Amino acid sequence: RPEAAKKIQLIHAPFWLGGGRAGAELGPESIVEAGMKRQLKHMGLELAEEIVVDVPRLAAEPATAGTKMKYLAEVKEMAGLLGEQVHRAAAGGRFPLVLGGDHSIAIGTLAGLTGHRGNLGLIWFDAHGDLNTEETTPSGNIHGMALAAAIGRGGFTLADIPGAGPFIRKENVVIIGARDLDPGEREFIRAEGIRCFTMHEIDRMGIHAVMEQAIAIAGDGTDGVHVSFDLDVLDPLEACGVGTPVPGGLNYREAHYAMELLAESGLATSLELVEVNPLLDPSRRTSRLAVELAASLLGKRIL
Ligand code: 5AB
Ligand code: MN
Ligand code: MN
Ligand code: MN
Repeated sequence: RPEAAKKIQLIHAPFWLGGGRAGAELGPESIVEAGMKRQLKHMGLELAEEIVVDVPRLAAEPATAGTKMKYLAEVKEMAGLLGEQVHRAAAGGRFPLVLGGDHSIAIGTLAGLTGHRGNLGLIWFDAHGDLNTEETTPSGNIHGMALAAAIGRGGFTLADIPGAGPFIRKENVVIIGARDLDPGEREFIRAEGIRCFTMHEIDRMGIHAVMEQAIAIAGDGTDGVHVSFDLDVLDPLEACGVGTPVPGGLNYREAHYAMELLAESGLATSLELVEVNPLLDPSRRTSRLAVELAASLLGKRIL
């Protein structure tokens, strides 16, 4: 098995404006309080000095001038600032571990990563598709458009973020755990042949076979693989502290097993954990789960 002797760069992205629901900005702190640094050190991993990105936090009304996309200016600013830090970490040979924040932060993470790697694969764990555009969004919330932006679909994309590299090729994108897709997303996934392992496929094939295929697709000819992990992929019974919970998600072991297979593959070059909202989970169980899942992806073994 490949050794996980990498230096980890923790990056906080305390941003909620892309999800339109306050509390997601408390995610990074909550995940660290749940023991992220302790856990990684315990595993013998080296930690670079933690970075907190100074993202816009204002709760002003979303600017509505000429766009349905809420807080577009703030999302762009966040993505530029976050991308810079992620790029620097990756270029310095460190493993970026980005803590969100709502899922719009992926636009910043991916701006930074694509600035460094020309051909990145992407595994997107999510109950949702996050493939909406300004035209198809039912909410105006940009966290539901983050994957679309990454692959260059719609009017607002990675190309709008300074420092971003090429779009992620859709041939190297995999969605895992989807169970709540909007009509426009469904149509797009079918028309473009995006590989989307819904909960139905996971029920039928099992998480093992799904992950083997996912690893093959994301790793095919790419020079790195980013894992974007929306905690709402888990069943709300496991993780209730997310902005948009949907019943019928991954159970505890399925999620861990997926991370363990990624660790064995040695393929993942970065990870982000998003949509943790501690205001919705006084028990902080969701934050602890985020810590444990990161540990599994970074090589924690049972035996
Ligand atoms: B998340 C919805 N599809 O676009 C939309 O949590 C929900 O990052 C998006 O996956 C959920 O507003 C975004 C209805
Ligand atoms: Mn998402
Ligand atoms: Mn989601
Ligand atoms: Mn959400």
